Amino acid sequence: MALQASSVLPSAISIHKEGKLNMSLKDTAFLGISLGDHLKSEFSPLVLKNKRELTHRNMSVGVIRATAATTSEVSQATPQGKKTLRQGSVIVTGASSGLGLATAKSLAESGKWHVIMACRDFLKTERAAKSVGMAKENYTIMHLDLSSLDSVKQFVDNFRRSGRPLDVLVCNAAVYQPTAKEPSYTAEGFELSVGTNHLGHFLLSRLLLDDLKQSDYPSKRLIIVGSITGNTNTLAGNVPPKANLGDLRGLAGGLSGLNTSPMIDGGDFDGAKAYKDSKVCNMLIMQEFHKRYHEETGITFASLYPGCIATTGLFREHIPLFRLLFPPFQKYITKGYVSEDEAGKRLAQVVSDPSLTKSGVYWSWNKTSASFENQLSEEASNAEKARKVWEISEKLVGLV
Ligand code: LMG
Ligand code: NDP
Ligand code: PMR
Repeated sequence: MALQASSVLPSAISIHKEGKLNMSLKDTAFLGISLGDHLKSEFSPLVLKNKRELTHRNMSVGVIRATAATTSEVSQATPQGKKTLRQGSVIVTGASSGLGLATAKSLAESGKWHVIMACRDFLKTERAAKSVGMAKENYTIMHLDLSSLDSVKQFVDNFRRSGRPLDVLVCNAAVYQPTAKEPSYTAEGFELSVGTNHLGHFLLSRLLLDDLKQSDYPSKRLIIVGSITGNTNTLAGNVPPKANLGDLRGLAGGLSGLNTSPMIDGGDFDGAKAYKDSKVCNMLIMQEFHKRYHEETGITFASLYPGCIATTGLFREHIPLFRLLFPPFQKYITKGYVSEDEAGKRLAQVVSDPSLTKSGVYWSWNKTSASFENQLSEEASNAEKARKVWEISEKLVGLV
């Protein structure tokens, strides 16, 4: 093992260096970082940005909060007669730890957002929100277990009953089972990683699309968190087992493990691969949403790789040695490491930054934390596969 590691790592890193040198600016997506980052101009609509900054500076948080809870009117008049933007209303799934919590914190402390923390463990989430100092009036915790489609539907009902508008939905929650020998399953009997990370979020976002459409917020967004490890055009995406959806025969069979495979491609169970496959589905579905609904609704659909947040709960099921070595490995060797705080700011930017309104984009960040549009792998940008994953998933979650 040690021998294998020492012979693998330096060569892997030198491939990355050569890759960077040899590839065109357009094709370079190693480490999720493009050589052309700093060259890419922001498409930032300056006018909108300035207008938004002004309105935010003028608004009184107390007044806006009260407004958000009772009406979805996008603006209201101040005593000076100026129109101000109301507090935005954003749902973040999996906000009880890691990236979701850091994002919720960042959005809540901006004062511009009321965060609905959609989580399976109420108490854990309440403690987490308190521990990062979120003010009570800036968040609401609502129960959501993405590994049960009934729970997803119930969450949507509860959310609607709350009377809050929906301006942005962030599909962030995920499970990763790298050491599982046998698959486990969702309430409906789908393999757990794809069932939770992809199918649960797919039903949630399909149901909440109507609510997003009804929002009068200036920029409505649906954000689905992706990852570098699902993209085989990167070094990280080439660490075995690699993502591969194959011809989707396992997905079409229902991922039940009963007479059919629990894996999308129909192969034997592999927890790490199932996670990476689920991330490919996340990125494909974002593009299919864009294709079907962007023009008609004006909603911005986006995905992102926030950086390697090596310290989160995602690795809770990995062996202790991995959990010990992974953060320094990412910090000092791959240099792909990013803190939870920084990653939260990045995702909060995709939620809130007036310059990130482009739809159909997979965002990444360079070393200086500037965002850029990254290239997805061939599979993760395959339009035909996106359509098929969408259609099969619709059947699995009972939408058709
Ligand atoms: C599996 O192991 C696990 O078994 C599974 O549980 C799950 O975690 C899964 O992907 C997740 O990984 C993969 C395994 C085998 O990797 C390891 O076990 C890591 C070995 C540890 C290596 C250590 C390093 C040495 C010392 C440094 C000190 C710090 C160490 C910290 C270690 C933390 C752990 C990361 O992996 C392998 O077989 C290695 C293969 C490596 C592959 C690299 C592939 C390069 C391919 C390059 C092709 C590039 C082509 C790109 C083309 C792009 C075109 C645009
Ligand atoms: P964490 O484990 O810290 O967070 C995952 C969150 O998902 C937790 O809040 C967890 O809840 C929640 N969750 C898990 N299962 C369910 C479920 N059935 N229903 C509702 N919520 C659930 O991991 P990260 O913060 O790292 O992961 C967040 C996202 O970031 C994921 O989409 C991941 O793929 C992505 N990502 C992470 C990277 C990293 O390096 N860490 C890199 C690239 C992408 P609970 O607290 O109850 O367990
Ligand atoms: Mg990976 C070279 C850059 C790089 C980056 C940015 C990541 C990100 N990883 C890189 C390289 C490598 N990793 C190399 C060279 C190896 C072999 C030693 C390696 C190994 C490795 C393992 C075993 N990496 C991992 C694992 C995991 O279990 C993580 C995983 O795949 O989860 C699905 C992981 C990750 N590496 C990353 C990122 C972001 C992860 C977390 C996965 C994710 O959230 O999608």
